[in-house]
Amino acid sequence: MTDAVAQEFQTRLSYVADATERMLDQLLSERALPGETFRPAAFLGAMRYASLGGGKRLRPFLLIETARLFGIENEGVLRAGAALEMIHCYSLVHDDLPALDNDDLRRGRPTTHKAYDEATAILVGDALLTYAFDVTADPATDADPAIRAELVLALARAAGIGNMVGGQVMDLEAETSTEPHSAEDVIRLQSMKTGALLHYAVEAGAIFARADARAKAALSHYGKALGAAFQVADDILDVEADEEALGKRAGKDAGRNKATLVAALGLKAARKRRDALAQEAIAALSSFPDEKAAILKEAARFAVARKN
Ligand code: GRG
Repeated sequence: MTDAVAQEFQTRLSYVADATERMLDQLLSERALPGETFRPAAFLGAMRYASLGGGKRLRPFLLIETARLFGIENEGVLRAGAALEMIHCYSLVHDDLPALDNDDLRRGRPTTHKAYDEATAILVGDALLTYAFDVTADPATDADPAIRAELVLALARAAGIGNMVGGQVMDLEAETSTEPHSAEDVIRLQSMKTGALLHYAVEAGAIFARADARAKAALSHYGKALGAAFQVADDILDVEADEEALGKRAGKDAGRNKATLVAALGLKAARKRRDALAQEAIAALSSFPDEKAAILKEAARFAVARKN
């Protein structure tokens, strides 16, 4: 990695974050909402609260940068990135609910059910999930119906029972078991729960670009390794935050049988696995010209070096 690439990565990440914010702002406006008669200003405010003004926007970034690898940069790609971010935001809103993780803070602010109420938070998640498919399937996202169908199918598969929701169900079940979790089980669960949306981001970029099967396979390998590295890094950050808070409060996860690689392997081995996964992601892009793939390679380094 050179300083110039690291700097360009940061410039791109902040550009994509701004562009995603503007696209979400536009899509989550009274004018843009689907339907003719129902214009719930207060509820729209809650949808905007859950989606705007925070987050790294890593998933839209991966989608947009993968499409850019093939020279594709347009409004449709931005729309698909914003739709993906809606699904990510919905998962966070629902995950924070008392019935699931029961969190009071998200992105440095009260969670949606704290700022509003539980019923609103449930419906905000439902509305963001559904609207994400509306936006992806809209002809404004890509003129070719075959491309839109491919995007919708891939998104449904990443977000649904076979991946994100299924991974969340497995996570709940894992926590109630008294058995320790094997590293293999944790990896499978996490690739479904967190990895799949990150993988979709890369997959969608390749779909927009009409990439050939070889390029799609290489990018899929990259997306899977990056998603796994991202989640291990998240588990390590959680443990480090708990260690820092020790003495002030018991860690939030203390006493829970969490399915994490840190719990399965220990902190030192989890850090080693995280770094190896990032290297695997970088190596998966070896068939692309280095000057074009440098930003995506840097994204893999960022996924493991980040502090939040
Ligand atoms: C409730 C159906 C349902 C699913 C929830 C992904 C998920 C499943 C829950 C999120 C819980 C969580 C915090 C998982 C750890 C990994 C993760 C997704 C972290 C948050 O993603 P970032 O770091 O967040 O990209 P920002 O705020 O930057 O967007």
